[in-house]
Amino acid sequence: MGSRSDWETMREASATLDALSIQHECKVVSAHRTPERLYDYAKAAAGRGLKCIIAGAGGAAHLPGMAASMTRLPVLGVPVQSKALDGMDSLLSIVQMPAGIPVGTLAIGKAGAINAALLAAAMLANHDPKLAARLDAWRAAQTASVPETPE
Ligand code: RP5
Repeated sequence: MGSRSDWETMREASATLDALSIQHECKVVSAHRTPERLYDYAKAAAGRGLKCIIAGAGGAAHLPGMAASMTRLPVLGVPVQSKALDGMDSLLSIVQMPAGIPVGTLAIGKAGAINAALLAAAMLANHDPKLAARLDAWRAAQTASVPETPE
């Protein structure tokens, strides 16, 4: 994530990964304030064995796109809800990548953070039958938790 202030949103991605027993790390890497940290992180990511990067950022949210430009790993972008423009700035700056460097962009805020984790899980599950079973179970539990009536 681009700032510690993004953690309130991005912890939802982490909690979802935890619920699926997916090993992960959570780092603050700012495209603007720590560009060298971003360069080092993105350049080393594939070689370290990471499989996917979930990048959450707000405002002029360059982190997902810049990370994607420096790694072949799939990058999932989460637009963090900003104070000034409610996250529309984050969404548009993450989703509007020029052709050639994709960022899979999720919804603004908590829903996007949770879905980024679930999308990462779905990609990893293609090559991991045990994870596929956990993801199926997670989805079945969600379905079972939806009541048929509102009261
Ligand atoms: C972005 O600027 C971060 O991703 C964060 O959403 C936003 C504001 O950062 P802070 O000023 O709260 O550190 O780079």
